[in-house]
Amino acid sequence: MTYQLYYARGSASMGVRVILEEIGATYELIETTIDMDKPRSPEQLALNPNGWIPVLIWNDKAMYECAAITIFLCDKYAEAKLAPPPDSDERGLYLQTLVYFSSSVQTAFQLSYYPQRFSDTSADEPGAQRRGNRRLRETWQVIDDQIGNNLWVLGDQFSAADIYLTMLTTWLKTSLGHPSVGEFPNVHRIATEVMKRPSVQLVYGSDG
Ligand SMILES: N[C@@H](CCC(=O)N[C@@H](CS)C(=O)NCC(=O)O)C(=O)O
Repeated sequence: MTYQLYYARGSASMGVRVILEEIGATYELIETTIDMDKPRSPEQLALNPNGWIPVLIWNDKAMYECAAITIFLCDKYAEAKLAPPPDSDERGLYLQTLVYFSSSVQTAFQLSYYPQRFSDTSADEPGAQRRGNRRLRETWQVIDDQIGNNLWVLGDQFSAADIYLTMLTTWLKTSLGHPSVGEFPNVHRIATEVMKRPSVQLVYGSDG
């Protein structure tokens, strides 16, 4: 079976692509855009009316939401050991962290990158963006404190949460008023290690 992934560089679809690489899946990319001013194809909108990526397609099924896709793939390919098993104690922290990334950290990024979506008038946009940038600092601090001296996000065991975290760090841009990843030493340490993995090099490298 060949997976298909709606994809654009710089987006959350890159994290899903890393997971596909790590599990050794066969996949093809459907190139799209995250530019708000560019149209999405009717096919893409039929699968995700929000117009967001990633969207994963397999057989005659499709799903969106990066955290959900991550959980789905890592459970399906359990032998890749990217997720703690459902009955393990570590499963709680794994799910908590992925959902926090998706619901809190990514929402802070959305406020910063797409303030018009959170503002009633254009005059409100700078305020929404500033709050998003402050929220980024707050949410990354929570994650940095959570990691503490752990080797990886969940403790001793590498997981998809480390890949997800690393993808999120690539969106931090001090030029946009975001905190620098260096402000969060535990996050920085893990992202630096994850960036060395062949799967990540392939996806994030200049040929990716
Ligand atoms: N909650 C969604 C958010 C996905 C999302 O925000 N995707 C961005 C790229 S990282 C996107 O498609 N942006 C284009 C847009 O918002 O129009 C998820 O985690 O999959």
